[in-house]
Amino acid sequence: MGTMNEIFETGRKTLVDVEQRLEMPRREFLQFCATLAATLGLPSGAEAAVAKAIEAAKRPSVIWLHFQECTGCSESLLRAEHPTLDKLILDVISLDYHETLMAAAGHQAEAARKDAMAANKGKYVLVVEGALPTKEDGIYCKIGGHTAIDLVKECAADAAAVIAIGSCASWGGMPSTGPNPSGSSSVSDILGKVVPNIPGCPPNPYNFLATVVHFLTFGKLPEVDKLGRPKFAYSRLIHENCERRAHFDAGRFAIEFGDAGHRQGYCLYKLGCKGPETYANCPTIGFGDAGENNWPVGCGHPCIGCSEKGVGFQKPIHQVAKMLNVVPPLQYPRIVEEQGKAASFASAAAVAAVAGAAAGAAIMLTRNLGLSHAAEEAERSASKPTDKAGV
Ligand code: FSX
Ligand code: SF4
Ligand code: F3S
Repeated sequence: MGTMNEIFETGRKTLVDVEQRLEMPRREFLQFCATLAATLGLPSGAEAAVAKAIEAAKRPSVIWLHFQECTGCSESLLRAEHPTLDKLILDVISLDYHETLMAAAGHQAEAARKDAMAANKGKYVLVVEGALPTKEDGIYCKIGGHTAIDLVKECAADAAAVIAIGSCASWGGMPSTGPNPSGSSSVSDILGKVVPNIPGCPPNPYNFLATVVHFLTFGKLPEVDKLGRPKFAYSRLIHENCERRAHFDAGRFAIEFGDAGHRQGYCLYKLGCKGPETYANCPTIGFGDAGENNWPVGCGHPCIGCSEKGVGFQKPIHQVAKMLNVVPPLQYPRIVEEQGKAASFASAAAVAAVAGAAAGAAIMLTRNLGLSHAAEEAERSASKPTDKAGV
């Protein structure tokens, strides 16, 4: 593995150079750096170091392999607007091999991979998208006559860093569902060591970009948890930061899709939301730069736990979640806003801050749920059809 100076040419370039190369106004570039620094959980002021690293760094060569997957990870990256992928390719990384995006095919593509590996030996970043089939000696996924297992081992041998992108590469994901007919396995299992995993189906592109930029800025990959997930992105349960959390705490649930509770943005727990047992930063950073509520729960669908091993594609979508580490608030928050009005993220953050202080509250939580169940039962037995579900 090369040293930081070997990997990156540290000849200083100015912000003006970056502005010209990226065709991005300086202010926007600095905002992008600040966003990534915030995503990484770096202290205020760190955006300067991020900006400096991007200005100064020679683009690291990236080899991107695809195995058992749907290419959603790459699609997700293509939807990142700050910067758009073309700018990313041209300036932040040098994407030398990517089966979906490269123009070359067949022998030319194989040659491009070999050339990039030889020219950047010990310096390139290997990104793996997709699971690796292990049954029947890996014959269920072959590229250029090589099995996925052989390819990942060959490419990882001389890489400066290996990153597994998506749930498939991280823990088997969708291809490993059910009886796992092809023995779909993770990059870590095949390489026999923990590599940084960016799970999600698809994963959030900013978590990938932030991981790469951390590598550019500090010369090493970010700190990861026991499952290889960068802590900056996967250390909190979705339920802790969800904008619907106040409704959960107050026992207000959508019971059916389209009912009054659902339309008013109530908690989706009873529709099977796996936010309480899924670690990811979806509610805090959103997807696709499409404005507010741009994540599954924000759009009205329960989280299916796509980023969580043993949850996504393993548990039935509408089975209620197991409650993990959930600490309800000291007092009930005021609930007056309807979805899309006023507070959303700010109130979610405030609720999370209050919630973080309570202790021993699993009992309260159970009681709350019990009460809400009882209230629903009472309402149902009294019922004629009503427009006030979950209240
Ligand atoms: Fe698809 Fe990627 Fe899911 Fe897997 O994302 S979005 S099936 S995690 O490997 O292409
Ligand atoms: Fe949000 Fe789901 Fe938790 Fe409800 S159960 S607060 S919708 S994460
Ligand atoms: Fe996946 Fe749940 Fe986030 S379904 S995208 S982990 S909200």
